[in-house]
Amino acid sequence: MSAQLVLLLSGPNLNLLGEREPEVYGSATLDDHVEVARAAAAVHGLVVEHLQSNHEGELVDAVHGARGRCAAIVINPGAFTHYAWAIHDALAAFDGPVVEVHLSNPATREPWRHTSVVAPVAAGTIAGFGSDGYRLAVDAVASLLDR
Ligand code: CA2
Repeated sequence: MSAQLVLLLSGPNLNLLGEREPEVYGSATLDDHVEVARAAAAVHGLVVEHLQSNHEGELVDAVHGARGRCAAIVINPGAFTHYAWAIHDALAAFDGPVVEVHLSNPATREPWRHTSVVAPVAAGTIAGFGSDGYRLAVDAVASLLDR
């Protein structure tokens, strides 16, 4: 079976992981989390393509570029989770499974983090498990793709 691509998208400020707020997000860097995702993907014969952006439009473009090319999307939209309807709409137009992942559990945090505009277009959300969430998200994608 040939390798299918999984697009892993990271939203704003996730490039700062490991530098600040370790009590909330842990001490691992974004590269560490991407490596966890890549290793989990390899077990299932999947390949991860990663993009981090601080710009909503760039993430929307990446979702468009994944159409017909990537089998699935794993996304940690960062703070865009809570209000970026353009990302919602782009994901709704993607034809494969979408899994939302968060390092922290937004449901236990400030009220404004309790809404996700991405959740309605995701097959599921994994939140609160730190780096393990990236492995769990890729395992979920593999299962949804029947790998
Ligand atoms: O828990 C998550 O993964 C979040 O998506 C992280 C976002 C936050 O806005 C979401 O509510 C939940 C924030 C990512 C910002 O990460 C930083 C890392 C280091 C220093 C500052 C911000």
